[in-house]
Amino acid sequence: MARAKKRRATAKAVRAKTKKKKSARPAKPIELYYWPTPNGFKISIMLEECGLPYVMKPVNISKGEQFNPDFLKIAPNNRMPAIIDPQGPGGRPISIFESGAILQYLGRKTGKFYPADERARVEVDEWLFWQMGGVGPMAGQVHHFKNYAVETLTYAINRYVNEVNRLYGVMNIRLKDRPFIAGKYSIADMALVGWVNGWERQGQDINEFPNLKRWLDAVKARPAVQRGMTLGLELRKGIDMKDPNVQAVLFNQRARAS
Ligand SMILES: N[C@@H](CCC(=O)N[C@@H](CS)C(=O)NCC(=O)O)C(=O)O
Repeated sequence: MARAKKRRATAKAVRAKTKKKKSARPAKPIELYYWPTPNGFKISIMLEECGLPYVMKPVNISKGEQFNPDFLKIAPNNRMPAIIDPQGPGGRPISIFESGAILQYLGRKTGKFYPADERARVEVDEWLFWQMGGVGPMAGQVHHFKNYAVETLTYAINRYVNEVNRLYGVMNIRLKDRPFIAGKYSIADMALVGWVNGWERQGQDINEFPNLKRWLDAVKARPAVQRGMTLGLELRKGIDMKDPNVQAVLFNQRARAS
């Protein structure tokens, strides 16, 4: 009887020691597949805001590294950002592509900047998806037609500049009576800041949108946002988006994919 009791106590002590050892192991860093662009910044900002350990793995999209077979295994749409979290659900690694999905995952993982309360979460989701389907793609088209296209297509430029102008107006109204897009600072603000920061290149005047300007200044004043939006900027130095080789990689993708 006494011996059995002793055995149980020893087993318990061993289990406790193993558990302690496991939790004492430093967390493996999240791998961030990244290039310094507004879509990349969303994730570098969130990782910085949460203080999560991460290692940046550059994906030089001007050289076509987004088409590398190894990258396609984790990001089948050949676009960055993507992450691998070695400590995913069940303690096993998980890879994620699409910046919105990554933001939601990190929000759920950390319990930060993505409220658990359903009503508050729906609001964050609304503005996150609004960014994903609106501001990102439309501003992306302005960047392309206004700044990178070798041909000047006035119709395309006007169409996308006007659409971005409308979207800025929506944000300006929304921010009239709340500090951040979903009320409290959240992943939806992180998704937007890199895009709105490029207002000048999008043919907009931020001064026409005073609430949006106030929001932009407030978000950019956060140290984690500053760290996130400067991550890897040096990698982009010397790259000319009008270089025919860069154009061939980035803007002639059908030929490349076929
Ligand atoms: N919907 C995607 C868009 C990502 C995206 O467009 N990334 C661009 C850079 S901002 C890219 O990787 N471009 C590579 C290419 O055009 O080949 C997301 O939000 O993750």
